[in-house]
Amino acid sequence: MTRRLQVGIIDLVSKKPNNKLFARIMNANFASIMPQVVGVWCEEEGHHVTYICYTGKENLIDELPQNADIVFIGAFTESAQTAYSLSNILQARGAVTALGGPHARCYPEDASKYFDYVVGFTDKNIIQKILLDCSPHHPDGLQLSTRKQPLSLPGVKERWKFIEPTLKKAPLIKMVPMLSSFGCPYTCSFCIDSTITYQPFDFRIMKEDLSFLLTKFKRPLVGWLDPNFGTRFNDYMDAIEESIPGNSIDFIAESSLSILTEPHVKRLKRNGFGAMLPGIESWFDLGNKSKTGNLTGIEKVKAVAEQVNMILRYIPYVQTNFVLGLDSDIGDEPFELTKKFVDLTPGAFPGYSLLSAFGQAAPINLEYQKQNRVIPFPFHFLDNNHAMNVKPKNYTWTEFYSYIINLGEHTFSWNAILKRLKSTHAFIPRWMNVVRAISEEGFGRVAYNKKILSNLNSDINFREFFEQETTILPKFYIDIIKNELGLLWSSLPKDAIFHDPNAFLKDQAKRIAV
Ligand code: B12
Ligand code: SF4
Repeated sequence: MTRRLQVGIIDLVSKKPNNKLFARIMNANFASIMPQVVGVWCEEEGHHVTYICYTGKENLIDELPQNADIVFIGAFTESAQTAYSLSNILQARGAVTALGGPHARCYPEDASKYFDYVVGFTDKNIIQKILLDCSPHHPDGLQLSTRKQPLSLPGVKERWKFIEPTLKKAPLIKMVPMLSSFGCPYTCSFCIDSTITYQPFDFRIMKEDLSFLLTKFKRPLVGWLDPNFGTRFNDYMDAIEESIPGNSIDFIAESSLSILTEPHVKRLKRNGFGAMLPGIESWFDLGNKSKTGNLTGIEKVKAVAEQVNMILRYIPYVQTNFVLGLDSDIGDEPFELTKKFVDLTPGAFPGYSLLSAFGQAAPINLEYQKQNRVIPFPFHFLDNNHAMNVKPKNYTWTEFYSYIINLGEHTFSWNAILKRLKSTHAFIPRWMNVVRAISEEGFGRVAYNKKILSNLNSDINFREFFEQETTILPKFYIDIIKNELGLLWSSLPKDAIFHDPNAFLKDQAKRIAV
C-alpha cells in the first residue's frame, strides 16, 4: 500500500497580484484544465488534494499548502518567475515540486533548474510515476513527457469539485472550461499546434458533460479551449444537438475562418454560440486557414471583413486575432491594412499579439535561433504583448514600435470605441468591448508601448539590449519584475530572471551529436 500523500496543485492564471476590474471579472474564467485533471488523477490514486486557482486576488503565500509532500504548479511562460519563486519556497518547506503547462513544454531545460519534475505531454501514467517516486531531484529536475498528447482526459463531471470553487471567485460571468480535441490540421509556423496531429475526443464524454452542466446552471456558459474548435464541424454540431435541448448553453470558441462559413455560423447561432475568436494573423501569409487562398493585401482585407461582418450578424461577440511582426510584413502596409480592417468591421474586437518564439513551441523557433534573432527578455514579459522576443526582419525597433502604437491608437480611439459600442447589440459584449479597450489591453498597452519607444530613443543600454549588443538586462525590466512579484521577489533564485534564448537549438545539436 502506497503512502497517502498531501498533494498541492496551483494553477497560476495570474502572474501577479491583480485587483483590476477586468481581472476580477474574468480571471477565474481562465482556469486551466490540466491542473484540475491532475487533481482528479491524484485523488483516484488515493491522495489528498488541495487545489488553488490563483487569479491575482488571493494572498498566494498565505494560501500555499502548508504540509504538502508534493506540489504541482501549472504555468504559462509569463508566470515562470512567479512559479520558480514558489517552487523555491515550497522546496524550503520540504515539499517536492513539479511544473507542467505551456512553460514546461516550451522551456523544460530552464525549468528543470528550479523544479524536481518538469512535465511535458502528460497522461495518468506519468502522474502515477511522479507520485510513486516523489523525491527531490537536484540540481537538475527530471524531465518527463509522453510521446504524444493523451487520447482523452477526465471531463467536467469528474473535474467539478475543482471547477465549482473556482467559479465561485467569478462575480459575473461563469465560464466552464471544456476541451474536445487536441492539435490542429493547419500548420501556422509560429503556433505550438502546428506539429500536433488533430485528434478529436470521444463524443460520449462531451455529451455527458453538457447534460451534466444543465443540472448545475440554468443556462451554462462553456469556453472551448480547443485551439481550433469544430474542425469536424458536423460531427460536433450533431453531438451538441443530440445531447442538450436547442440553444440551452452559451458557448465561446476559437475557430479558423475556414470553418466559419455562413451555413456553419447559422448552425452555431442555433446552438448557442455567442462569441467566436477567429485568427486572421496576417494579410500576407497563412491564407489557407482563412480560406482566402492566394488573396493578399487589400483584397484579403475586404474578403475577411465581409466574412467577419457576416459572422457578426449571427454571433454577438467576435474577436479577430492578429500576429504583428511576422517576417512576411514589410513597411507600413500591414498596419494600414489592419487599420482599414478595423474601420470595415466596427463590431469586432481586434486582439493583437507580438510575434513570440516560445522556446521549443514551434519548429520555426529553431530558424530564429539559427539566425540569432531571439532576445532573452525575461519570461515575465513573454505574454505576446510586453515584449517581442524575435528581432523583426524588416523593421528597426523604433519603426516597429511606432507602427504598433499608431495601430493601437487607431483601434482604441474614442471614435473606434464608440463605433464598436454602437455596432454591438448584446449587453455583455457591448460593455466587455469598452472595458477591454479602456483597461490594460487597450489604453494600457498603448501607454506601455510608448514607454518602450521612448526608452529606445533615450536609453542607450535599453537600445543595446534590443539590438543584441549587450546582454545586460535593462533596469526597466528588473524593476517591473521586482514590483510585480512583490513578496515573492526575495525567494526568486539568483539568475532566475535570465535564460538562454538559444537553448532549443543547442538541445537539437546535442541530440544530433548523440
Ligand atoms: C485555450 C488557450 C488559452 C485560454 C485558456 C488558458 C488556460 N488557462 O488554459 C485563454 C484564452 C485564456 C488563453 C490565454 C492566454 N494564452 Co493561451 N492558449 C490556449 C491554447 C489554445 C490551448 C491550451 C489548453 O488548454 N490546451 C489543453 C491542455 C489539456 O493541453 P496542453 O495545454 O497541451 O497541455 C498538455 C501538457 O502541457 C500538460 N499540462 C498542461 N498543463 C499542465 C499542468 C500540470 C500541473 C501538469 C503536470 C501538466 C500540464 O498536459 C497536457 C496534456 O499533455 C494554447 C495552444 C495550445 N494548443 O497549447 C494557447 C497557449 C497556451 N496560450 C498562450 C499564450 C501566450 C496565452 C496568453 C499569454 C495570450 C495573451 N496575450 O493574453 C494568455 C495567458 C493566459 C494565462 N496566463 O492564463 C501560448 C503559451 C506559450 C507559453 N509558453 O506561455 C500558447 C501555447 C499559444 C501559442 N502562442 O503558441 N489561452
Ligand atoms: S489554425 Fe490556429 S491552432 Fe491551427 S496551427 Fe494555425 S494558429 Fe495554430
